[in-house]
Amino acid sequence: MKAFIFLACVLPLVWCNSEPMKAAVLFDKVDTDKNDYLDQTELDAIFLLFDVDANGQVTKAEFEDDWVNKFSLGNIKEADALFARADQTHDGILTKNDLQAIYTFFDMDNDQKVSLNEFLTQWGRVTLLPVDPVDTHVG
Ligand SMILES: [Ca+2]
Ligand SMILES: [Ca+2]
Ligand SMILES: [Ca+2]
Repeated sequence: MKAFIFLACVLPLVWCNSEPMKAAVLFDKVDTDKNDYLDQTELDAIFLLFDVDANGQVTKAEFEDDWVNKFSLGNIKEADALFARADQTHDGILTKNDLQAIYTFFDMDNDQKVSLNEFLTQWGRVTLLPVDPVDTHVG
C-alpha cells in the first residue's frame, strides 16, 4: 500500500493525500484500456470492487467496511454519503440498476464517456461533506 501511494504521488498531481488524488488514482486504476475515459464497464468496476462476495450486489455493510478498512478511502461518514448517492433505487443495496444511473450522473456532457475532469468534479460533489471539527486532529 505504501508503494502504491508513493507511485501515485510521483505522478504530476499536486494533491497527494487529498480527495482529488484518491479519485485520480481510482480513475487510473479502473481505466483499463488507458484511453483517459471511463466507459460504463470501467466505471462499474469501481463499485464492483466493493462486492466482496461477488454476488452482483454491494450491501451498505460491505461498502462501509471496504471504504474504511480495505481501501482506506475515508471515514464511515463519507462511505455513508457516497453509498446514499450511489443507491439510486433506494433499496439499500448497489446493483446493476444503480450503476446505469451512476454513469449518467458522472457523464456530465452526455457523450457516453466519463473524462477525468467529469470524474473529479462529480466525485468531489458526492464526497465533500461538512467537516466535523473534532475530526480535524490526526491521532
Ligand atoms: Ca477507458
Ligand atoms: Ca439500489
Ligand atoms: Ca462525458
